[in-house]
Amino acid sequence: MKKMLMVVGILAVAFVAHVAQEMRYAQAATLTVVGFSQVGSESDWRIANTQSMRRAFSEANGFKLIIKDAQQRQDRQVAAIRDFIAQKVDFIVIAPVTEGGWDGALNEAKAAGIPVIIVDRRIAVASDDLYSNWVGSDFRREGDIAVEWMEQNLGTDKELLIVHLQGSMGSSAQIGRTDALDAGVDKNSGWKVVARDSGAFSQAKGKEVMERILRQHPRIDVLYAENDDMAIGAMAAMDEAGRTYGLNGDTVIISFDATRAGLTATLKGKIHFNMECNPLHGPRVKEIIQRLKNGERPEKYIYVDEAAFDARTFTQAELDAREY
Ligand code: GYE
Repeated sequence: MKKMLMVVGILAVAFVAHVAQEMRYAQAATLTVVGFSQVGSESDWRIANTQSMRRAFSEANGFKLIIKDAQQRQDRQVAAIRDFIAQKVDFIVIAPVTEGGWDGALNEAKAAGIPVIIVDRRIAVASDDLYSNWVGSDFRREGDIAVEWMEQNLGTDKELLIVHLQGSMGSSAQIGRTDALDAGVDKNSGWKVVARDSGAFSQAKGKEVMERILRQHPRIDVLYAENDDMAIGAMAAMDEAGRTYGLNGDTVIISFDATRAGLTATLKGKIHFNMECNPLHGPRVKEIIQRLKNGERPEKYIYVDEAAFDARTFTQAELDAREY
């Protein structure tokens, strides 16, 4: 009798385990599989962006998200796309490193019938049919707003010596923010870019580039940094070199992203003007995918609303209320 009870017990355990396994298989089969090729982890913006995607595409929400980090290299993104195609994912999402070089891989995705959604930066392809949707920021507009702030607050014909730290070259964020400054320099007789180099959107590179620039330029009226991480790196270089900046210093700092670290520097009066670039694309991409699944045709290009922050008016309460 004892023996029989034991056997029944073992059978019952095995049965429960089997059912649980079956349920897992069933769930896996119903999850929508999304392959996401991410640029890297160069900045706080990027980290917030990855987190936003992870949160939106959770298993609890019905998704299986496969993220591949390209470590800033487009060839790795192309390899990731091929891998996603081989795995027969349901959707491919790409945060592209650069604008060019996408036709081949996207044609392959199209041939495999996998819809592609582009997020954050833009791509330049022979035909826009190669991707179904794009969601991100208007980088030129962000730059234009910053330049307008400079015109209003620093003047247009008074001599202004500007140092320009650029983002990753060839990325839409760099191109748009650079074009806006170039247009301001063309228009305003006093503005002169005395040094320009790429800090690749990273704090370490921003610091390194700024150290060299500081040795060559005793006077800098404006630092136009294309993101907060580079601005923070440059501030560290200025601290070490004994140079002053911010509301009570010699150099006015303009920056982009409005990350928590960037806005903390704005609150302290270190960054005069911070133009937001919103990284919370997860829910937006999720909505696009849900609508595509329902056979709808969501708008092809979706721009995100963004705010501007001035150190003279920004408050702790505003910082506390921020989502990221
Ligand atoms: O500004 C920068 C990031 O493409 C908007 O990339 C993005 C930019 C962002 O690494 O911090």
